[in-house]
Amino acid sequence: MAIQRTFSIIKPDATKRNLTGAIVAKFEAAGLRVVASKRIHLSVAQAGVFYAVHKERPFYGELCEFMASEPIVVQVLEGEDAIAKNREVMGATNPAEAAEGTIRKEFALSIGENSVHGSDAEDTAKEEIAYFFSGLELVG
Ligand code: DAT
Ligand code: MG
Repeated sequence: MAIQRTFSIIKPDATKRNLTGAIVAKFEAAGLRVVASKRIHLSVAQAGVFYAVHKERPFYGELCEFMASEPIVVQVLEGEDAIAKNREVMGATNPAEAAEGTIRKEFALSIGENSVHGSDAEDTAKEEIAYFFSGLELVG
């Protein structure tokens, strides 16, 4: 597998509990390198655009409110097979189903407040990176 880039969000429940460093340590231990990073505070509308793929789901409104409730840390992670590796380190969406040692198993509060987002495929990684970062912000 080639070197890939993926998009990550450290969500409001995690930034609020001061877990940014602990989560980045998990990425780094898995061989993922942070090549861009910033702390931002989304509006509900901006969160809605980011999660538009889920707009028909019953939890969409709650999800957008949550994502806009506190600052988040958006990052680009790079490494061998980065998209799948990040999903592995994150663990299952529902922390009750997440494997031992994963971020969601250790830190997530619930299926909604689950500490991290990670792109699920090459095309979404590209789109999500472009939504949050300009080319100038991406360090090789
Ligand atoms: P993932 O974040 O693992 O890619 P997803 O894309 O299916 O999961 O859903 C996006 C986010 O929406 C997820 O991280 C938390 C929220 N979510 C998903 N299913 C939910 C549910 N059943 N109830 C409440 N929130 C949910
Ligand atoms: Mg998803």
